[in-house]
Amino acid sequence: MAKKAKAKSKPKPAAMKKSAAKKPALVRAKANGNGLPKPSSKPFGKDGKALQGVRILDFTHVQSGPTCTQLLAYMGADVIKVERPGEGDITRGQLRDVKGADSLYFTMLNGNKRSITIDSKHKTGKQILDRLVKHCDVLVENFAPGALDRMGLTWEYIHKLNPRMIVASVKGFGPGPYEDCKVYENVAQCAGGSASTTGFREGPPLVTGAQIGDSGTGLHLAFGIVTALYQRIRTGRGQKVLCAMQDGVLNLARVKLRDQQRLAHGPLTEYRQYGEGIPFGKAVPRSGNDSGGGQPGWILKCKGWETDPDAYIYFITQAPVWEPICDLIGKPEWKTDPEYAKPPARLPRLGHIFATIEQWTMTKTKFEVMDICNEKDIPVGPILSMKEIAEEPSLRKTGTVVEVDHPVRGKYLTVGNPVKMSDSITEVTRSPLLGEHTEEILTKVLGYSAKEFAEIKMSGAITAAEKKKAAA
Ligand code: CAO
Repeated sequence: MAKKAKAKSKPKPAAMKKSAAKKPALVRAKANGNGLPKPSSKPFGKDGKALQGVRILDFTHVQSGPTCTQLLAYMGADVIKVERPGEGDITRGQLRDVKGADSLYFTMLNGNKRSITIDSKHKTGKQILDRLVKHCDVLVENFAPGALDRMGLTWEYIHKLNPRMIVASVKGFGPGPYEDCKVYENVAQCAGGSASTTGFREGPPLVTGAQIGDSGTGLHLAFGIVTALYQRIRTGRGQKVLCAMQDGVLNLARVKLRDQQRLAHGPLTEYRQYGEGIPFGKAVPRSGNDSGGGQPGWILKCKGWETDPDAYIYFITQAPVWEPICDLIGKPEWKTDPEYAKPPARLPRLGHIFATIEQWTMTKTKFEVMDICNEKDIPVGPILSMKEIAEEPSLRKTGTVVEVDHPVRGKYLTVGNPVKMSDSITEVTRSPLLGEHTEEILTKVLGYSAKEFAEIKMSGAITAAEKKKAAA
């Protein structure tokens, strides 16, 4: 029904509109010497954002995909989040803390985006989606395997409509026996090797609080998308980008695959288990709080641990600062004692060494230990609670923790852009209400007239209420 207004003309994805789109990078390189425009004369931070001009058709939900598109939005991309009319992203209503308001689960993963509601299975909805495909640079999705195809949006179909479009997906598993499975965070942590190597040797496998399956994979996907955008400058065409959550977790757990191979050549001497004389099995064991690197470390109690569950510090016995450590903990004799002086000699007795250091850390608060050790270049890390992080002024100052205002729920904290760029400054804005930008996107981005918009509204393609009325 919709007049093919702007969409009828050749698709011009936003990022390719300017002259850069006309010639591939290599051709421009010849013409301009180094292929780059003249350095901007504007002050840093005043010449737009890194991904300005890139438009994202955001078909993501829950956490992994939204993490990716929020990062792209932080970098300046125009992210248009497509949601099901009346319902939206399921997380809007999950783990709700304020009645009637979008949950923090949703608001903290969907800042800086616009929301449009479209029923992708409705005939008119499908036409709108086609038009969006022509007007966007990247489609990002994390539906269950096959769901996008069932909507009619196969790679072949999208590529024909817009050959420049990059289609980026998160799936639980890559091609193989589990490729059709639905996957959530902890499934990925388990299947990616993280859970089997996390926790204490005597206990069961453990999942970690950091969402390495969801947010970790979203981060990988954002990297893939930006890389594909860069390659497109040269090739002029889009491509498929796939991040499997199992792969993302394994990438983050690669030191444990390192250790798996080392096992073939003898025990893992930096694991506390070695010093305790407990033989290693065939697979990498759980190593408690052992450091994953070559410098032994452990979590130690600090003053107040009896009542404060977070009164702990991570203490690393880095070899170059062994002598100051010995002085601090009142064991100057360990500096020359052959059983303690050199790192290999210390490995079999790490348990005893950390227990001795703990006798000292227990006399100080974690922040006192931090101050004293940092002065001597000894690497330590206080165990910060989420309360402490939320209240930490330095994190507010850098924009890592940001307070935003929401029209329904009021003020809330979110995590800003963890990547700081000197010429692309992130301003964090609140998450959109469901369908808040539907009219704006249909008329201003896709070129539907006011009359066409009214017809679309009545068709039931964009509003659940109208859909019901139409059905009646
Ligand atoms: N209009 C109409 N239908 C829509 C729609 C819209 N705007 N948006 C989504 N839908 C439909 C889909 O087409 C799909 O329908 P069909 O199954 O009939 O084809 C349906 O909604 C559900 O999609 P889904 O299967 O992806 O959702 P789910 O809640 O059943 O599963 C999840 C959720 C996360 C397990 C699954 O999407 C998945 O495995 N995704 C890939 C891995 C992933 O990202 N996991 C991390 C999630 S965060 O923890």
